[in-house]
Amino acid sequence: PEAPSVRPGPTAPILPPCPDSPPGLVGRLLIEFTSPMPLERVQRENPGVLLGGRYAPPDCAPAQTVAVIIPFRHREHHLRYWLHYLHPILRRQRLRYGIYVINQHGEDTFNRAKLLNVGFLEALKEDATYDCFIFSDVDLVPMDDRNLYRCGDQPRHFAIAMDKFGFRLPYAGYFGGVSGLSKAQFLRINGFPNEYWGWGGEDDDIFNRISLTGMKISRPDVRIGRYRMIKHDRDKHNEPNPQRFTKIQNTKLTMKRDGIGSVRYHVLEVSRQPLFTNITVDIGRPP
Ligand code: UD2
Ligand code: MN
Repeated sequence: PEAPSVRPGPTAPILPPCPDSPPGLVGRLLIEFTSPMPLERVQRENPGVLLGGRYAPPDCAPAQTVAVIIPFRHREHHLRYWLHYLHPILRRQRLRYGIYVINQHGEDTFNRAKLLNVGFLEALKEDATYDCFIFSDVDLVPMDDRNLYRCGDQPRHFAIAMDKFGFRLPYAGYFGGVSGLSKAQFLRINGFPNEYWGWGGEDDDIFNRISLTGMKISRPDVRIGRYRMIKHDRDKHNEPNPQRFTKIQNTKLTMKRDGIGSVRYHVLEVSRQPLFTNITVDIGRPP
């Protein structure tokens, strides 16, 4: 068995490695977004989660440490459902994890992929042992806890069968919603693009980066990768980006200069909440 990456303190027990298939998963879950979900209730129901939304299983040592990164602005109501459903799932999956909500400051055009780059860097500043990054929309909840939020030897696409797409992949190269890359995989593609302002295209650019570096996307079984998306209208200041069609034709040229190596931003606030870490960031605005 592999040694745990964080050496336990002198009095901490040495835990056995967590099993590959966690016992105690329940399979298909009932997910609904009708009953109100006060944050106090979610806190009360997740007493094992530590400040900032950190958790580690008490009885075994996971092989990976997972940072879950959520791009965010003005979706508090969705975040409460997400936390309510995901904390118990991730706990049952025996993950060592932290939750990072990357909150775009101001009202300029939204930029999902740039926020995800910020999340990668800021999570590593909090804990240099993160070696797996799961990028999740705030409005997506898995319907099956066998969809394990872990990284593997190829980039992983988790949200493959969404209710809004009739529980099927909308197209073969779809990589939106929820995805996961190891630290090494993420660096290999120079992270995500910073130059997609507004809705759309950034997920296809990420797909291109992965293909262009010779990696293959791994996906769960279609019966397991099912998701519910909380119904919503298009947000203000996240209009469809008219440049997206031409931009995704040019990934091969742009990925070298635009990515994790060139991201510029200013952190305005890091606040450790009981169930997540909120990082408010100024990422600028479209040129
Ligand atoms: C789809 C993809 C998403 C992304 C997007 C295009 C699905 C389920 N998801 O989402 O991964 O590729 O298209 O950019 O197909 N957000 C905020 N505040 C805002 C705007 C966005 O928090 O004002 C965040 C939030 O986490 C949201 C995510 O960005 O879930 C994606 O935005 P969306 O939900 O409006 O877009 P959607 O559902 O078409
Ligand atoms: Mn959505």
